[in-house]
Formats: sequence, C-alpha cells, structure tokens
Amino acid sequence: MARPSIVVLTGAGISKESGLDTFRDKDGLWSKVRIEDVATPEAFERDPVRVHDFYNARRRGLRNSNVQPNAAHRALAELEQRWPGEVLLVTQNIDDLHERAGSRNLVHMHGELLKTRCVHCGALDADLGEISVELACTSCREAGRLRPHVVWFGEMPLEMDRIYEALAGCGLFISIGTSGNVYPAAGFVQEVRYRPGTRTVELNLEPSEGATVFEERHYGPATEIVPTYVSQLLAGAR
Ligand code: BJW
Repeated sequence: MARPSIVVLTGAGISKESGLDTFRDKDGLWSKVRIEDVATPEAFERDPVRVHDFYNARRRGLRNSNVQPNAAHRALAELEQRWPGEVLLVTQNIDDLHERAGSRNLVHMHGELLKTRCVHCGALDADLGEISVELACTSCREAGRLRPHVVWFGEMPLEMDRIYEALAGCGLFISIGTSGNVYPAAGFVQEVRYRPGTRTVELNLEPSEGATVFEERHYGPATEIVPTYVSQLLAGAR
C-alpha cells in the first residue's frame, strides 16, 4: 500500500556527532567568526582571501578521515531505500555526509562545500582542493572568478521550486538538528502545518525556535533519536 510522501529537513545538528561544528551552539562557528566577515556576498567582494581561507579550512575538516556519516545519516538513507513512498531529503548542510551514507533523493539548499562555482561562466567544479583567488575555472579558463558553491545570507537558496512542490504533496514533515533561525528553511513547517492529514515532527537536541509549531517532538542526540524514530516509522508504529 502506498504510504505518505515524506520531506525531511536536516541542519547542522545531524552532523555534530560526526565531528562537524554547528553554527549557533555555544561552541558553534558563529562564536568563532562573524557572519558579516565570511558568509555574505559583500564579505566575499571585500575580502575574497579571507572567505576562501574560511572555506578551505572547512574543506580540510570535512576531508579528515575521522569525519564520517553517523547513525542518523545512515537511518535516513535506509528510510529512503525502504519507505514505500517518496522521501525527499532537504539539507541545509553543505557537507557530503548524507550522500556518503547512501541518500540519493537529496537537495543541498545551501550548496555544497566541496564544489566551487565560476561567477563568469556558471560552471560547477567538484573537489578542486584548496581554492585561491588566482585559480582558473576548468571550463572557461578565466582566472580569479571562482567562489564557494554555498548560499550566503541575502542569496536565494537552491532548488526552491522542487522543495515547495514536495512540501505541498507531503503527508509527513520531519525536521532534524536545526535551530529554526534561518529562513526560508525555518518556515517550511508553517507551509504544511495546517494541511489536513500532514504530520509535523521535530527531532533535535533541544527545542528549536519554532518547536511549539510541531505536533510531535523528540529530544536527544541525533544518533539516538533518529534511528529510533526511523525504525518505528518503518515498522508501521508511527
Ligand atoms: C543537535 C545535536 C545533536 C546540536 N543532535 N541536534 C532579516 C534581515 C536580513 C535577512 C533576513 C531577515 N529575516 C530573514 C532574513 C533572511 C535570511 C535569514 O534567515 N536571516 C536570519 C538570520 C534572520 N535568510 C537568507 O538570507 C537566505 N536567503 C533568502 O532568504 O533568500 C530570499 C528567499 C525568500 C523566500 C524564499 C526563497 C528565498 C539564505 C540563508 C543562507 C544561510 N547560509 C548559511 C551558511 C551556508 C554556508 C556555510 O555553511 O558556511 O547556512 S548560515 C548557516 O545557518 C548555514 C546553515 O545551513 C543555516 C542553518 O543553521 P542550522 O543548521 O539550523 O544550525 P544551528 O547551529 O543554527 O542549529 C543547530 C541545531 O542542532 C541546534 O538546535 C542544536 O540544538 C542542534 N544540535 N547537536 C541533534 N548531536
């Protein structure tokens, strides 16, 4: 029997136990660097070397062999494989841990850390290593026009039409490891909450900004609560 379509939204909390920093927790990235210095188009225009340094360091962190998908990433990949209906995974994360765990129906709405984009020709390149302001695009050969393929504040997140279409048709929306501070992702739950028959679930370490909007809430480390929730879902217990 067909089961409801599922949209899963993930944030930095799902990758925390894999060794990657979140943004707004006490030891998060935004306690170490200012958003205005590294995560806006104006920052990149003003000081591209600084911004490249920030993302080069994060690429090195992601390539560290200790950083591996965890049980929560793997549970979501299993959900996609075994659920007898559509599962779209929308991640705000720019790491590649979901795909390394086996998720395939995946949208990186804030971009991908291991990709660069040429602002001259638009070509995407994967894993060029350290990016410098001098590096040339492998497609158009223009030098000095590469930027990280990430979505900064004030920029349009990626694949929004695909996301809103999936939200419009989903029967279950699950939000995992996100503080609910950044829009439009923080508003997805509002898109679906009044639709009859659509359930909304938050799985997080602690209540997010919009926690009270969710019908069902479970709190704890992602590596514990996500596999438990997914196995109950697959067993038909939810
Ligand atoms: C665990 C755990 C464990 C810990 N287990 N859980 C007013 C002024 C100016 C702008 C705006 C404004 N109001 C709204 C805006 C728009 C702006 C915005 O939202 N600003 C807010 C700050 C107010 N948004 C934008 O500019 C976006 N673009 C846009 O809106 O375009 C127009 C548009 C409108 C409508 C439709 C379509 C388009 C772009 C936002 C780009 C965000 N970019 C970043 C950086 C990406 C690159 C990079 O990584 O460097 O994306 S910012 C950063 O925040 C990153 C994240 O994806 C994003 C969300 O963070 P996330 O994932 O929620 O992490 P945290 O740290 O906040 O939370 C972690 C959670 O995990 C916590 O709750 C922990 O408890 C939990 N946790 N350990 C489970 N083990």
